[in-house]
Amino acid sequence: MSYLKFIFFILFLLASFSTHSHAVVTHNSLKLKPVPLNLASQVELSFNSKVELDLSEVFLVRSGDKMEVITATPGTKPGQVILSLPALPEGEYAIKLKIFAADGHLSEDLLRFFVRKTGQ
Ligand SMILES: [Cu+2]
Repeated sequence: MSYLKFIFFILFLLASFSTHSHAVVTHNSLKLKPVPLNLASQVELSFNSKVELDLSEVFLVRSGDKMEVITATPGTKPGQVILSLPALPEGEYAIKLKIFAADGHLSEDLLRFFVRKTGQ
Protein backbone atom coordinates (compact mmCIF):
# COMPACT_ATOMS: atom_id res chain seq x y z
CA MET A 1 0.00 0.00 0.00
CA SER A 2 1.41 3.40 -0.96
CA TYR A 3 1.84 6.08 1.69
CA LEU A 4 -0.98 8.18 0.24
CA LYS A 5 -3.36 5.22 0.09
CA PHE A 6 -2.46 4.43 3.69
CA ILE A 7 -3.33 8.01 4.74
CA PHE A 8 -6.69 7.77 2.95
CA PHE A 9 -7.32 4.44 4.61
CA ILE A 10 -6.69 5.98 8.07
CA LEU A 11 -8.95 8.95 7.25
CA PHE A 12 -11.66 6.53 6.12
CA LEU A 13 -11.37 4.60 9.41
CA LEU A 14 -11.59 7.80 11.48
CA ALA A 15 -14.64 8.92 9.51
CA SER A 16 -16.44 5.64 10.08
CA PHE A 17 -15.63 5.63 13.79
CA SER A 18 -16.93 9.16 14.29
CA THR A 19 -20.28 8.35 12.66
CA HIS A 20 -22.38 7.58 15.69
CA SER A 21 -25.35 5.34 15.31
CA HIS A 22 -26.57 4.66 18.81
CA ALA A 23 -29.32 2.10 18.79
CA VAL A 24 -32.60 3.95 19.20
CA VAL A 25 -36.01 2.27 19.18
CA THR A 26 -37.81 3.49 16.07
CA HIS A 27 -40.81 1.18 16.37
CA ASN A 28 -42.34 -0.97 19.08
CA SER A 29 -45.38 -3.17 18.80
CA LEU A 30 -46.65 -2.22 22.29
CA LYS A 31 -48.29 0.86 20.79
CA LEU A 32 -50.28 -1.10 18.22
CA LYS A 33 -50.77 -4.48 19.85
CA PRO A 34 -51.55 -4.55 23.59
CA VAL A 35 -49.89 -7.28 25.67
CA PRO A 36 -52.55 -9.96 26.28
CA LEU A 37 -53.75 -10.87 29.77
CA ASN A 38 -52.34 -14.10 31.24
CA LEU A 39 -50.83 -15.24 27.95
CA ALA A 40 -47.19 -15.47 26.93
CA SER A 41 -46.58 -13.03 24.10
CA GLN A 42 -43.96 -11.34 21.98
CA VAL A 43 -43.01 -7.71 21.59
CA GLU A 44 -41.39 -6.53 18.39
CA LEU A 45 -38.86 -3.70 18.47
CA SER A 46 -37.07 -2.02 15.61
CA PHE A 47 -33.83 -0.11 16.05
CA ASN A 48 -32.25 2.46 13.76
CA SER A 49 -29.04 0.44 13.63
CA LYS A 50 -27.72 -3.07 13.98
CA VAL A 51 -27.69 -4.26 17.60
CA GLU A 52 -25.34 -6.68 19.34
CA LEU A 53 -27.80 -8.88 21.23
CA ASP A 54 -25.04 -10.96 22.84
CA LEU A 55 -23.90 -7.86 24.72
CA SER A 56 -27.34 -6.37 25.32
CA GLU A 57 -29.66 -6.94 28.25
CA VAL A 58 -33.43 -6.74 28.33
CA PHE A 59 -35.49 -6.85 31.53
CA LEU A 60 -39.13 -7.02 32.40
CA VAL A 61 -39.87 -4.65 35.28
CA ARG A 62 -42.85 -5.51 37.47
CA SER A 63 -44.42 -3.22 40.08
CA GLY A 64 -42.07 -2.69 43.00
CA ASP A 65 -39.16 -2.44 40.50
CA LYS A 66 -38.75 -6.23 40.38
CA MET A 67 -36.59 -6.98 37.34
CA GLU A 68 -36.20 -10.21 35.45
CA VAL A 69 -34.20 -10.95 32.31
CA ILE A 70 -36.29 -11.67 29.24
CA THR A 71 -35.18 -13.34 26.03
CA ALA A 72 -34.38 -11.16 23.05
CA THR A 73 -33.86 -12.75 19.66
CA PRO A 74 -33.03 -11.15 16.30
CA GLY A 75 -35.98 -10.59 13.98
CA THR A 76 -35.97 -11.12 10.23
CA LYS A 77 -35.32 -7.47 9.31
CA PRO A 78 -32.10 -5.57 10.13
CA GLY A 79 -32.32 -3.87 13.53
CA GLN A 80 -35.39 -5.91 14.47
CA VAL A 81 -35.54 -7.60 17.89
CA ILE A 82 -38.22 -9.94 19.24
CA LEU A 83 -38.79 -10.04 23.01
CA SER A 84 -40.52 -12.97 24.69
CA LEU A 85 -42.81 -11.98 27.55
CA PRO A 86 -44.17 -14.51 30.06
CA ALA A 87 -47.90 -14.70 30.84
CA LEU A 88 -48.70 -11.57 32.85
CA PRO A 89 -51.54 -10.68 35.20
CA GLU A 90 -53.26 -7.29 35.02
CA GLY A 91 -50.94 -4.46 35.97
CA GLU A 92 -48.38 -1.87 35.03
CA TYR A 93 -45.04 -3.02 33.62
CA ALA A 94 -41.99 -1.76 31.83
CA ILE A 95 -39.35 -3.17 29.54
CA LYS A 96 -35.87 -1.96 30.39
CA LEU A 97 -33.42 -2.04 27.51
CA LYS A 98 -29.64 -1.92 27.67
CA ILE A 99 -28.75 -2.19 24.03
CA PHE A 100 -25.32 -2.21 22.42
CA ALA A 101 -25.30 -0.84 18.91
CA ALA A 102 -22.95 -2.30 16.31
CA ASP A 103 -20.67 0.72 16.93
CA GLY A 104 -20.24 -0.40 20.55
CA HIS A 105 -22.28 2.40 22.11
CA LEU A 106 -24.69 1.52 24.87
CA SER A 107 -28.13 3.07 25.01
CA GLU A 108 -30.77 2.55 27.67
CA ASP A 109 -34.50 2.89 27.28
CA LEU A 110 -37.61 2.19 29.32
CA LEU A 111 -40.86 1.22 27.61
CA ARG A 112 -43.89 1.30 29.90
CA PHE A 113 -47.01 -0.71 29.22
CA PHE A 114 -50.20 -1.96 30.86
CA VAL A 115 -51.81 -5.37 30.84
CA ARG A 116 -55.59 -5.02 31.04
CA LYS A 117 -58.66 -7.17 30.57
CA THR A 118 -59.77 -6.93 26.94
CA GLY A 119 -62.68 -4.61 26.24
CA GLN A 120 -61.50 -2.05 28.78
CU1 LIG B 1 -22.74 5.50 18.80
